[in-house]
Amino acid sequence: MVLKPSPPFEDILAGFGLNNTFSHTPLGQGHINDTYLISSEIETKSYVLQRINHFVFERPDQLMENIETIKNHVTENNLCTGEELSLLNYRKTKEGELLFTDSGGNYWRLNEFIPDTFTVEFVEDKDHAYAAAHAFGKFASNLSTLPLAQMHETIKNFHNAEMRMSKFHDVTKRNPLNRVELAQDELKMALEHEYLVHMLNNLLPKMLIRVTHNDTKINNVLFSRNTGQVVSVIDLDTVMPGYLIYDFGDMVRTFSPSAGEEEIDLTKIELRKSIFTALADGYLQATHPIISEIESEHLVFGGMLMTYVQAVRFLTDYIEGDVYYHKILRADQNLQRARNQFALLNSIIDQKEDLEAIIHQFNFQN
Ligand code: ADP
Ligand code: GN1
Ligand code: MG
Repeated sequence: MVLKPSPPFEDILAGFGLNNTFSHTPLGQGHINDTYLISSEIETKSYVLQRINHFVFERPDQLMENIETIKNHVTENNLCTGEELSLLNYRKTKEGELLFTDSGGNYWRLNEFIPDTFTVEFVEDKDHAYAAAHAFGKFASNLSTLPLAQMHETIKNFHNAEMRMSKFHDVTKRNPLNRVELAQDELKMALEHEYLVHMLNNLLPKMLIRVTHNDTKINNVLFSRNTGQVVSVIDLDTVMPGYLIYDFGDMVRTFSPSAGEEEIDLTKIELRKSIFTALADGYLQATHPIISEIESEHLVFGGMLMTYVQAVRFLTDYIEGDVYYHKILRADQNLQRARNQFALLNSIIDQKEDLEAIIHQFNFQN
């Protein structure tokens, strides 16, 4: 899954009609795409240039079409009133396309860097958890009237837990690098909690499929430096049909732990109830017009499920040889990430009743 080398940045930027001298620096910590800040001493505007990983997103054209569909829906229905949905504007190439294809067959897109904003990699402040959860909730709420048929599935079976499990079982059986022997405890954890996927399968027919974000990490919202509020929900590549509990669950997974995904000291990893409370508050405030009882009753389950599935994804990739999460610094990094996620899962399970009571309390208020 190695992308072919690209031509110099100048050639790509020239494709977008930018001919000054620009410097480029990597931006963010995404696992899949490559993102760069493009700035120059001559131009006041800076840009964000992204190479879309077309092994993961096989149809970058459809992905951009999805983003256009969302933007049109928001504009046509006057849903821009909340600042959260000021969606990024992509600059077109000289040929009027949203994507530039380079000589190595790589796909690039360019948008304006939004000044006076910041992103958070790790939640320290519960107000950030509230604001980001509110923004993701508003995002789903605003898209609740967009017909599903208008959206492409940018990654087939992306959050299909059953498919993730069948891949996991297949890879462990094949054991291509003899890594199964090194991951016995984690394999046991994966099998012990496979019941979560069975629970999900029973639940899915009872829930609405909606247009959801599907990658609701805290670093996928931009906060204003002036107000501290969210000005934009970004990283829209995985916006497609999904379930509210997946979006909420991924927020539980990424906002609420006391240490990030790369932490290797497992004693430092636990769910912080104060952050969970803020995120539940923000999400339910924004989604109360659309969320059903069955969805809100399963929000905590969503947190358990998404954390479990992420652990299994890291573990599968470790056993397979780091083919998907290939941006690693150490050979056992994906195994450690899996351990980290299993530790978090244990902490969520330990606090499940308390967390459900918190959800209940906010539902009652709304
Ligand atoms: P990835 O797929 O690499 O996660 P993102 O679209 O999330 O890509 O961008 C990575 C990071 O770049 C974000 O977390 C944010 O810090 C920054 N970023 C992306 N787009 C913008 C923008 N238009 N203005 C300011 N910062 C941005
Ligand atoms: C990937 O690239 P990034 O960090 O936005 C992944 C998510 C995982 C996440 C784990 C397309 O997201 O599903 O939850 O890593 N995105 C894709 O941190 O696979
Ligand atoms: Mg991102």
